[in-house]
Amino acid sequence: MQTHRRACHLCEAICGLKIEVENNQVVSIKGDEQDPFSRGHICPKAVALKDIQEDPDRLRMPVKKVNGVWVETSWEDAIELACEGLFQIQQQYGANAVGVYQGNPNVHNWGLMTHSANFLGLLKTRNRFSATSVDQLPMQLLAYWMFGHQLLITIPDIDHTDYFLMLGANPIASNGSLMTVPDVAKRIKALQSRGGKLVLIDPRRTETAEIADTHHFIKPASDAAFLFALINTIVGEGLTRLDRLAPFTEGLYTALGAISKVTPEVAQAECGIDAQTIRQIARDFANAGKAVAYGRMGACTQRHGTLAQWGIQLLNLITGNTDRPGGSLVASPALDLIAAPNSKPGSYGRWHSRVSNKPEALGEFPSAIIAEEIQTEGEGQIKALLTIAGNPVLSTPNGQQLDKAITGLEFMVSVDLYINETNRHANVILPTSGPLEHDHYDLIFNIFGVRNQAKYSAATLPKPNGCVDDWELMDKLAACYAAKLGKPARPSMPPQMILDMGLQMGPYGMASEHKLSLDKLKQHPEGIDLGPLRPSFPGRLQTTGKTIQAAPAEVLQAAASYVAYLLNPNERAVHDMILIGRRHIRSNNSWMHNSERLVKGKNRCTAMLNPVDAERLLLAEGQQVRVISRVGEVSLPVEISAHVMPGVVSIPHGWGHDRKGIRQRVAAEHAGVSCNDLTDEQWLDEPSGNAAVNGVPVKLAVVP
Ligand SMILES: Nc1nc2c(c(=O)[nH]1)N[C@H]1C(S)=C(S)[C@@H](COP(=O)(O)OP(=O)(O)OC[C@H]3O[C@@H](n4cnc5c(=O)[nH]c(N)nc54)[C@H](O)[C@@H]3O)O[C@H]1N2
Ligand SMILES: Nc1nc2c(c(=O)[nH]1)N[C@H]1C(S)=C(S)[C@@H](COP(=O)(O)OP(=O)(O)OC[C@H]3O[C@@H](n4cnc5c(=O)[nH]c(N)nc54)[C@H](O)[C@@H]3O)O[C@H]1N2
Ligand code: SF4
Ligand SMILES: [Mo]
Repeated sequence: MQTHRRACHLCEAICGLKIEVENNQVVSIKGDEQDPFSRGHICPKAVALKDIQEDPDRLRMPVKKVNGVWVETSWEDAIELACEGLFQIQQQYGANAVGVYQGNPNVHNWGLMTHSANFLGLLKTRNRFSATSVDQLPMQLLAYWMFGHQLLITIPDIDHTDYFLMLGANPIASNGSLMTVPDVAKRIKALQSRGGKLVLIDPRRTETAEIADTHHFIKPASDAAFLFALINTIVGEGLTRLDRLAPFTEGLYTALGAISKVTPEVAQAECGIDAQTIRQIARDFANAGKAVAYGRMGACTQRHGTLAQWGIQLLNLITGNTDRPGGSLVASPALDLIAAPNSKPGSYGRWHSRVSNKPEALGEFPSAIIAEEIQTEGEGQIKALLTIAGNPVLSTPNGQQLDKAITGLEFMVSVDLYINETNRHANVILPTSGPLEHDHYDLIFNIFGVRNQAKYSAATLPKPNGCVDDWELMDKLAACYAAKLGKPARPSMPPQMILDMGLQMGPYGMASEHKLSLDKLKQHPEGIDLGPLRPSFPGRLQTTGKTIQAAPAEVLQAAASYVAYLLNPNERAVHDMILIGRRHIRSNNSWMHNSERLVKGKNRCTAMLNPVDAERLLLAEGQQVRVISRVGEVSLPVEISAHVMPGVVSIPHGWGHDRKGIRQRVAAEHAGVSCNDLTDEQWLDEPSGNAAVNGVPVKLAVVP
């Protein structure tokens, strides 16, 4: 029996695992108490790594569709088929006729991080999409606009703060997001033991609300109004203190001027939190000494996500909590992608989408427009799609429409471990090594850690014959495509070599006391702690002049129309019910439902609503309800709970697995319905184009 240590890369918490292996079989998976960062924390998903490893439904060899039937084929054949298909489409219709969608595991799989760019660069298409625009896009855009780089995302210093104002995040279920925080429950407890407070703002009394000091219901998508009122209270009561940020902060008066009319009373009418409570939260925040505001999915994937995130930044800024211990700081990772020579600070509006004129953001278009770009005829129409570790039919708004659109494509390729609800329409699927069969270093989530740390995980199990890692596949695709273009293949370094160089040259490298290298990390498979977050502004700012830009032009424009809306009560929209999402500790977006241990038990794919609404609509517990939106409808069982705000219905995403052609036995038995058959592809955040999957107007009706 051998014990392997590795980081779990299923979610952002990157917990340390101890995996016992005998005869190349996983015997047990436990939390690694020697990991200095996660300190033994583990969740049920990590144990399910064994299920993924052993899952007979997981693809081991490429498959291609022959007369509508999947048949296994050789790597040579599959790669040639994939490249030739995409090449023919580009020859006939132009580069933009190939659309690319990169899903969430791209940022969790380091080989995809280091090696996709070469192949995707050869495709030269502007029709690039990813899970970013159903997720954190507003945060990345604001980091770019305010701090000069899309990766300069400020992280709440949970271990040192005295007042944590959290909006639209549920780390007890999600284990944290854009806050890599393994062991979050213990960290919240420690915050409370030192006299600090966690105040949570969420339309649902979540698992995190249960342990928070205070929880307030908020009407979905009204966080910006709430935040602007907090800011105005602090300004009005003379509680601002920019401290050391003042000399390098620009545009603050413009920013504050743009939102100054949003009083607590104006906000109350929109967000449902009463004006006195808003004033009190503002005073507590400003007087706390070390305070931090943070918002995640609920404060991003909604119609005013950019404004909400901007409000969070302004609140931290005017109270001197930006870039200060106990406030909100950027991490300094061992491998610093920001300092890398090919690092992309960000971009916006360099070009616009063909059909609905959406601005490019960070090199991509909103995922919400993939279907219209496939379905609308004309030059530049998407005729072929490549998905890499993604499942947009279940993950992006109006999934039914996208599902239908994809069937009209001339060609589709997918890089994935499974036949999923999206790539079931593909011509060829290229599967890569399983999660335990490749090594790992977290290039992304160390940038968002609540502490700096470094850890290298060797592969736990040998790679089976004929199996390729994601990075190797990306290289093979690039070589094949380059040959078709008549170009020489660009040589690439294996990820391990890139890592070693990055570590040695990085802030903890050979010039520092830590002397980090890949070898050193290999000697410490439990991980190496590199200390708490430290102030690094203005030095690390990437804006010209190394300033914080408090009033980006694009945001001011959105703020002006939002404030005008707030000040005009006649404009306030009245909806029957409003849809929000929900995560569960045993879910992982749209995949992993093929693990029995993660889906068994009570059906979790329910429409959760308040008793007041259930009574009004004559709905009983467990009864089927029709949920209807502009774009579609689903029927699912009702779950009555006073933990959901009246007027709000909560449905988890990532379900809906009973579609024809997917080969996931367990998932199909626990199918559920996809809440993205309700979310609206026209319901987007301005100016980012991020999908507003939270806060969608819906109607409820009894199933006859
Ligand atoms: N309504 C609603 N919609 C949402 C959300 C919500 O809260 N509500 N959340 C959004 C968010 S935050 C996200 S991130 C997206 C996720 O949306 P997507 O990224 O589109 O979907 P995933 O479910 O993450 O699908 C991941 C796919 O990658 C494959 N995969 C996993 N690991 C690997 C690997 O190492 N290599 C390869 N090649 N393939 C792999 C899996 O088999 C699976 O098919 O969903 C978004 N959609
Ligand atoms: N177990 C599990 N863990 C995961 C994932 C998973 O699928 N399952 N997915 C991973 C991914 S890809 C991500 S991005 C993270 C997401 O991590 P989180 O953002 O922490 O997780 P969510 O559960 O989406 O939390 C969003 C919260 O926002 C609330 N909300 C909805 N609308 C609004 C609103 O308008 N205003 C406010 N204030 N709140 C609102 C919802 O009720 C919900 O509680 O989780 C990651 N971790
Ligand atoms: S919390 Fe996330 S990283 Fe930690 S064990 Fe669970 S899935 Fe893995
Ligand atoms: Mo996400």
